[in-house]
Amino acid sequence: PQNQTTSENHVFTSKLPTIPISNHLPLHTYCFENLSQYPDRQCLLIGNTGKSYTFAETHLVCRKVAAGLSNLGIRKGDVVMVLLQNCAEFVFTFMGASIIGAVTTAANPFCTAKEIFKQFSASKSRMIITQSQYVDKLGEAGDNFPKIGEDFSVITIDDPPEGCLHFSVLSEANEDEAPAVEIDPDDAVALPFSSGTTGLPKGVILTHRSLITSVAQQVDGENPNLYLKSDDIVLCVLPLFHIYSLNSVLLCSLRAGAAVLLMQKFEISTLLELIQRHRVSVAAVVPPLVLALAKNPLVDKFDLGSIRLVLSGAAPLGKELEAPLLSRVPQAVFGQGYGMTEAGPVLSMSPSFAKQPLPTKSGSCGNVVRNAELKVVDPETGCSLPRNHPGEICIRGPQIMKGYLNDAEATARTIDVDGWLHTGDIGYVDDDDDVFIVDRVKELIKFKGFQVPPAELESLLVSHPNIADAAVVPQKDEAAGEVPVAFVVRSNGFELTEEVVKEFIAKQVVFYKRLHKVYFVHAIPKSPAGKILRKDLRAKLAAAS
Ligand code: 4UV
Repeated sequence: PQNQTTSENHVFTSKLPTIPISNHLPLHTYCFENLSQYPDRQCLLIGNTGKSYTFAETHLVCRKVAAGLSNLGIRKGDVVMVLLQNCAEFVFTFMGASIIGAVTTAANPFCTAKEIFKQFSASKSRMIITQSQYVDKLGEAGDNFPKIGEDFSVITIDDPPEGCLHFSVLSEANEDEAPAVEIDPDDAVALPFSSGTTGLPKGVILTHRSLITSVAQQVDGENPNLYLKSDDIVLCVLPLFHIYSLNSVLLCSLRAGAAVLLMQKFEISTLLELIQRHRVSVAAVVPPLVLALAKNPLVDKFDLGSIRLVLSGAAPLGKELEAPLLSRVPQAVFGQGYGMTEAGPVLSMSPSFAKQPLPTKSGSCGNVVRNAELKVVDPETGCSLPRNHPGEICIRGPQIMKGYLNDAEATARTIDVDGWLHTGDIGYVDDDDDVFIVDRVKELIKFKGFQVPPAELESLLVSHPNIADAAVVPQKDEAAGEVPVAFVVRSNGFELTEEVVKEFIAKQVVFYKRLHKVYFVHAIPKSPAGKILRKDLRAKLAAAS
């Protein structure tokens, strides 16, 4: 493929050749397609217990779970909510649901009951798969919410509390009882939630076609962009409820026949110990983890010599961390991936991870993936820009989302009539096809790679009786990348302290959405149309720091 660079149409494609992609298959068939070549190879390694499952075992349990879900009344198109940290049951449920044409929506188990039920209701989930400790929390959601055992069933992977079932009803079902279902490539299989470029979190419909395409763009072909070998041990410490880990770690490894080391949560000494013990060779990380690996003194006490590849993504990485990281793992290749839930998710990936690697520059997010088109548009005029000119990055290809769930308006704002998905990220493509992200025009705040949608915090803030108006914007932070801070207008005559505001939010949201600072102001700057002028507020913060 040639890059078209006519004056009005600048479209960038991969340097790697276009490949055939089997995206007519159902996702589970595609991921386990090569299973017969390596049934006894290790597939899932469970970090905290040492238990492991071969590919054949993993596939079998997935089929059992498919039958079990069906026995409990889950049908094609139904949504199952997974509320789990990384564990084998997450994998079994996701793939099991796929087998019967059901859809998985995963959420962070640390979310508050209110946050969970928003996603639960919006996705019309029929079931929650979780751990007993989180069930108690669901009970706190209040009377307006559906009732466990009455309106939906809850399955726990540990001892089930009253009214809940144990995961064995799924994992010990008879695999032959899973119904044969016809799956269309455009059927949904995953429903992650993302706020996209504006507003509240929305269900992102990822189909069998989108996820297969994205995985294939990474690991398929003669010269895979992300070359995973069958003897690789791939670190899965990033949460599977986020699309980065689900896609680039789990699904890519299954497809490539590499083993996945599941770690329940990030804790530096356990992480280092597991890397050493299991000889982890591929590490998918986020910038705060790069920081830990580069700077934490504990790292020197462990042998990280097995790591051959470190992939960072989900948030901007300070260029200055690359050298200290590589001094800790000098044998490894370091590179970035750039993803967005709605984009399926990967837009670009370092070509240094390819089977026949190509060079890329420090600070770059690699090159656009194969079988896709990327353009950079002027946010004012919408015209595509040539190389080295920053603008909004847009992506087109079969990997992008089908749309937002029940939100045609938000879908139309994000995917234009020509099929281009607008990311809200500002970046450019240089003379060597390297993609650089330089800014974000969308509202989204990223705390350690986690999404913090300002609109969500703003609506909570203005629900406080003593708050007349509010705006939430990102503030730069060394450890987290960005933290949310609020500008608040007090209601006439009311007393309100920063602590009260912070506390009011903290009790309603998951930890990474907490406000780090509250500034009291007389008015929120707005455009004539009433849109918050976030740029002005960000500038105000930058000037103050
Ligand atoms: O929607 P989301 O939370 O999605 C992600 C996905 C990241 C992935 C996925 C698969 C990979 O292989 C991989 O390397 C990374 O984060 O947030 C999307 C927004 O996060 C910012 C950017 O603003 C996106 O629109 N972002 C993601 N990756 C990068 C980034 C990056 N490498 N550099 C700068 N910003």
